Amino acid sequence: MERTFVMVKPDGVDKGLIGEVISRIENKNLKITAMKMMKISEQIAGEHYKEHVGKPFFPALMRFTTMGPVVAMVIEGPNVIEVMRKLAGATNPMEAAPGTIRKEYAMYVTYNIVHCSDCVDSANREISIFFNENEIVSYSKSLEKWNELLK
Ligand code: IDP
Ligand code: MG
Repeated sequence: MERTFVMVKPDGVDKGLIGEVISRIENKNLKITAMKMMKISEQIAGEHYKEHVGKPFFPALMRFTTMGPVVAMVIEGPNVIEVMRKLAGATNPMEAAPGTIRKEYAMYVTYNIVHCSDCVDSANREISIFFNENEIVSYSKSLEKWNELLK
């Protein structure tokens, strides 16, 4: 099953939106297979966002990502990478579609509540930064059996 890495960023935790983000994931019947709250070190933040090194917003992104706790998660489901990106909305909240997390809860491009991996390679890379494989729980949900019936 496809996996993605999702993180409630420090602004989401500060605004009390951990539950809101998790609710949206649960409402879509996606499967949470790992979750932890942590304060990210400079080193982990730099590793996570290494594709953005050298961009003008990188120093601010580093300060933001390390300024308070985050909630890191592994989410599984069919096409989950695209599904989570759609739930989050466009990077810039001003351009995010109505009903998305970023449209409803964010004001600024830097402080946009949630991170979701953008492709399979990023998902695998990001998951391995935050989780050991033995922290990812394997279990089944009823929907998976129902999906089998559609095949
Ligand atoms: P994504 O989070 O939608 O995948 P990326 O382009 O990968 O967006 O950027 C990573 C994060 O860097 C964004 O979520 C946002 O917090 C921040 N960011 C991206 N572009 C800008 C910008 O132009 N100014 C300030 N911050 C930005
Ligand atoms: Mg990205």
